[in-house]
Amino acid sequence: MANIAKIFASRTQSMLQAAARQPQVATRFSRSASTASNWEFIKTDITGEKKNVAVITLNRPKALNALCNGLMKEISIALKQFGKDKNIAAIVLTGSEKAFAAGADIKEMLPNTYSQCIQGNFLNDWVEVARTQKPIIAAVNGYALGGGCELAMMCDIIYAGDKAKFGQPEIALGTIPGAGGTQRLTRVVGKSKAMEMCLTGNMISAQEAEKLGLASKVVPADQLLAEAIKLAEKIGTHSSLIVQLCKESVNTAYETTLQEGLKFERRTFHATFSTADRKEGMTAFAEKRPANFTNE
Ligand code: CO8
Repeated sequence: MANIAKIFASRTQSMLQAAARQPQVATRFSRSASTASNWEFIKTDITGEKKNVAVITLNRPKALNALCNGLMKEISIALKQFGKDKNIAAIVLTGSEKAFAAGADIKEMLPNTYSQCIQGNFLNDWVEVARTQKPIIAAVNGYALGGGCELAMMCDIIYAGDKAKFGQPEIALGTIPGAGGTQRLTRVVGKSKAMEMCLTGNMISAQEAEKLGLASKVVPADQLLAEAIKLAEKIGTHSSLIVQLCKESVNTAYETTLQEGLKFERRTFHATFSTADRKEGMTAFAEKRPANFTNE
């Protein structure tokens, strides 16, 4: 009982701290500390057998989850909250059956000027997704277009429902991708395919996304969330400390040369020998028993 009270107090405190840093949504967020359901543009849930998987669901169904500023701000706050929560092993980000997200909110962006974009640091709330230290799985059903495709690519793993569609249609709006569509997509699918997608705006199917390595698995749409949660739970059976180091090492492959990346990986591998969980993992193997990780 004392433990439950401690967990609740720590969650409430971290949520309030996050809210204090985000004055524009502070009132709404403070309320969610008690009900966890007062977000305006998203829903959050904690699930899995061990209650160690956080699910963030984009919740603007009428606008096909178009990524307005308020929505991105809420995602950013939720990620910070779950990032600090020691009980959460992995996060699933998902949308509706019709749309993961149909892109940045075109109607909201329409009146923006160049100077407003620069001076208002437009897109700043988007960086939190790629900055999150815990694994994030994008569970994509329906449209993942423009900023929606970019949002999925900021996550660590993409699972796609069999009717999902990915695309970068910004070119048809007289603009270009602004949150990774010309960069992350190119690194994943190669120049020719990325050029084709960005210059035509054509969508690709879930099956093609899997073939190209953009999605790691395609599942029937109605099983998508369950499969993504299952994946998050599997990750959650490992040491969260080592998972974090491993995620950082894979991400380094995208941000540096092969030699630098190999050096980083080797040193990180060496560093695991200073952890209790490395010792426990190898001892458990030798003793033919399951490992009991302490995340230290
Ligand atoms: N922004 C705002 N509203 C949208 C968006 C959007 N991206 N997408 C759909 N909606 C709205 C529609 O306007 C419509 O609203 P209403 O009912 O009030 O008219 C509602 O959602 C339903 O949409 P449709 O009637 O069009 O539904 P359909 O099933 O006929 O079509 C499509 C679905 C094909 C997904 C279609 O809605 C569409 O083409 N949407 C726009 C896709 C697009 O161009 N996305 C790229 C946007 S630009 C971008 O993402 C830049 C990213 C840069 C980085 C991030 C910056 C913040």
